[in-house]
Amino acid sequence: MLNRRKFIRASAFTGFASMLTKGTWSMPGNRIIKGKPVVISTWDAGLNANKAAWEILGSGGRALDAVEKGVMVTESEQNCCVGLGANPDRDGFVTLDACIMDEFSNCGSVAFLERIKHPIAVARRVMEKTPHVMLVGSGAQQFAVAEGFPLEEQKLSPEAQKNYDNWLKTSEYKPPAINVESQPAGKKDHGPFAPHKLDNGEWNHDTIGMVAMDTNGNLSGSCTTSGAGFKMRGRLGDSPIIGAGLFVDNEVGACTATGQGEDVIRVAGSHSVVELMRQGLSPEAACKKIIERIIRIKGPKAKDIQVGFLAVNKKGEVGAYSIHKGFQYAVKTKDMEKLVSSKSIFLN
Ligand code: SD4
Repeated sequence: MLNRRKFIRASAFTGFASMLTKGTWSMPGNRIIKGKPVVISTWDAGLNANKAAWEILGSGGRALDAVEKGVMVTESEQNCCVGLGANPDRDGFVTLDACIMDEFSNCGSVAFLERIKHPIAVARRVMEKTPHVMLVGSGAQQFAVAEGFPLEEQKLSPEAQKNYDNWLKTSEYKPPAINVESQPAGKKDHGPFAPHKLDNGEWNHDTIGMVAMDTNGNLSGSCTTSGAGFKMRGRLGDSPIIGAGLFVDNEVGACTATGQGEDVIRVAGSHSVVELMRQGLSPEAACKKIIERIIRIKGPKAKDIQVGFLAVNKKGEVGAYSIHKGFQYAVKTKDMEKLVSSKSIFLN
């Protein structure tokens, strides 16, 4: 026979469990906002990606499905920095990073993944079909193939090949010359590193990060990239790292990052933005505070890097902030669809 204390504990648990299984829940006292879906994503590629996400959100679908399908559009397009058409690492290989997170704090991630067209879909499989959060490199590829993802040809897109040939010339990087082992101890030169800016003056990155709220008021996010073009082989940025390139807390909000991944990682960027929203800051104010933190840490070197954060809160309010001018994000709701220029600390 259940005594009174056990009975109270058991019924509290049953109530909590039923909140979980209903798919929409919040801690007691938290208002659930229904009926105001919104999707936001980084850069102008976000416009097309948002359209695909909206096919799901607009018909009452789940934010998780929307953020996966949305960024798959960008993974399929020719883009300098997302998907298999992107610029390669300095050894000539395209390596992809992606992560995804849902309203239950489930998350999945792949990194250093080669020859798979849709890393975000593999990240979702990691989340749903394994007990793990991250798979990397050949193990991630092996998992993807076992899950039925085709292994694509190891070949650069014409555009990436042109960019790579050009980079080899200007950086004077010749693979055999980078012979780290033969150099005297203490004098090891690891060769050229990925430039912050490309020859045409553009920042050397362009991840797509997407966060969305569905009609049930539930939040999810996704992030996918090839990282920085001509990066050192094996280099990972923030994009596949939960808490850095992406973070979702269904009670509070969601955030994604773009830009110089190393500097996003050192402040646990997306997680930090969400924690500031938890303390009551608006999405824009929270993004700004973490951008300011990065600038404080970097000092004068902040002039040379770009980082942008993009966030949504539980009320469906959105906001962004970047170090430099030029970061744009795409927003879509039932009533509007637009590209917005983020505010920034430096104005040129
Ligand atoms: C990275 N954050 O690998 C990514 C690259 C990128 O906009 O954003 N780009 O560091």
